[in-house]
Amino acid sequence: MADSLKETTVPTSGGHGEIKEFDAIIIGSGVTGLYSLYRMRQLGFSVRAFDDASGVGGTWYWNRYPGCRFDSESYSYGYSFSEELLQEWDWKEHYSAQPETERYLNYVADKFDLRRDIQFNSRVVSATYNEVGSFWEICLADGSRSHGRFLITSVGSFSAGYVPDFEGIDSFRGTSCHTRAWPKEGVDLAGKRVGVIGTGATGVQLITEIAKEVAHLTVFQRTANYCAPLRNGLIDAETQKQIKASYPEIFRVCMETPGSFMHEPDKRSAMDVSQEERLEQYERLWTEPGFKKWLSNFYDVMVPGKANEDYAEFVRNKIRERVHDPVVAEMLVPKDHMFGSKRLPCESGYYEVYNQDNVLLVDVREAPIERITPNGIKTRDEEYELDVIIYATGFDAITGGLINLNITGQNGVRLKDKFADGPRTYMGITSAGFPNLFTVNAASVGNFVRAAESLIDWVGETMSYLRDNDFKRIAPTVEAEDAWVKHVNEDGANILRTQANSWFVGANIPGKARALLTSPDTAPAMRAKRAEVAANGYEGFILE
Ligand code: NA7
Repeated sequence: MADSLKETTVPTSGGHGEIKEFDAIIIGSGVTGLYSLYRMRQLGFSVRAFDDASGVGGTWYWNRYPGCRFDSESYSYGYSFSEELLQEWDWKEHYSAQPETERYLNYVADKFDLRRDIQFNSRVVSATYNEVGSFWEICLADGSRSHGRFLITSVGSFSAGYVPDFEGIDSFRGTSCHTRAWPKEGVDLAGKRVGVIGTGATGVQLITEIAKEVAHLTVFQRTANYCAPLRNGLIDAETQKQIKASYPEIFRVCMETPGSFMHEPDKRSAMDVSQEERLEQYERLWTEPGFKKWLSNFYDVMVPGKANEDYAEFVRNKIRERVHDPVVAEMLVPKDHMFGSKRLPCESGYYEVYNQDNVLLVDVREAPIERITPNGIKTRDEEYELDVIIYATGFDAITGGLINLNITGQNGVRLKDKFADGPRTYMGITSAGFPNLFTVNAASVGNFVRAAESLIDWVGETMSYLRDNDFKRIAPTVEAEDAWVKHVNEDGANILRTQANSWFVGANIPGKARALLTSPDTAPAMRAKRAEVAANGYEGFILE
């Protein structure tokens, strides 16, 4: 493949018009998809992105529920590839809300003229590898097809929304909605009796916001979460200037920290300092915004063990202080999992919601939801009459969006079957028997933009290497993949993210195999691994 294919079209006899051919097909036009498009185009590849949405944004297009916002600092979440963009864009808040983030991604799409290569309202229903021609054929819901030498799945980690299969779910006579499918025109909640199922990061943001307007709110909680104050605020002109002057430093820190956030961990152990010193640090960090109180804490707060439990108790007491009714407070205090073993939601007045007279917390672990009725929700103990039911019940995270693409690789092997016992990849982004497929949505957690840029750069370099060296395709060896899966499972067993029943390990989806869905490594370690693999002539890969 000495030259890039460039975009070409070939006529078909199949009745769906011509098949378009590209060097690379990108699925999704969210944070990762937009950057993939920008980067591949810059490298001289012909490229087309497909998105089932009517606009760009991905996660930030679909999740329009009230209260949706970053828990990462806005300025650490923007793209770093263009100094001009960094200097032009003014983040309004330290933790941007969904509308502003969506505006930002639209601004990026316009500034870099990305839209001309994005086909919206185009749902990919299958992606099949053609062995003879060495290309991927994707098929859209309307039957049209496109070919790409490379396939980049930028479908995000949270694109497959999950609604539990409650009995009677269609019988409800009121309005119901999953947070991921929140209508653009909004949902009228004012003066309504609203029920929310789910108290993860989404539920916590949503509940806090809608409690301000509903007539009555019933929250159905299965697991209490540790939540920490976000302490958001507007960015004033002086701070704006400082932020713009410090981008190199912000990104340097992000590149060095485990999750690519702008908070450096304290290298000391919590157990090596006196109790007073420990508490002083906990309290001081608690007054700081965002994830700092978690990520800049003693390093061992972030691993299972004594320090983690010590900090968990500190957070539990913070919750107890804020909720007036001690019985309700105890319901909100997590006791069945370690701090940080589930994703930490940040909040702005969440616990105070439960001090409102019109808010009721229902423990559905104690009395599970039995069915949805025409009038509301029936638990083992009671039926709750509602006008609106909101499902904040999460996602078939990481792999769900991939599986939904119906990907078939060499020898007719379906990715769905291959991943039946958990993801089988090499470095999270490639899979044996699926040549030239880059599952960039599946490789990392943390600050997604920071992770995505370096990941996509690596994919672009790999594609360029193939082009420049006359290789048609690249796929990992089975041995490299086996070793990677073993590493994920063995080293993953010791980290916080595998210690609870959460989407990190697929435990939120009935029937999904329990396995760590991402790498257990830090972001710098992942980057180093990819760089080393490339420097060693793509060690662990077969190039043909
Ligand atoms: P999460 O974190 O998966 O939270 C989903 C919530 O829904 C959680 O509280 C679940 O309880 C609850 N849930 C799920 N199924 C049920 C049933 N059947 N009955 C009662 N409650 C249920 O999803 P989010 O959308 O909040 O967050 C996902 C990520 O998006 C987040 O980490 C951000 O990074 C962005 P459980 O805890 O499983 O007992």
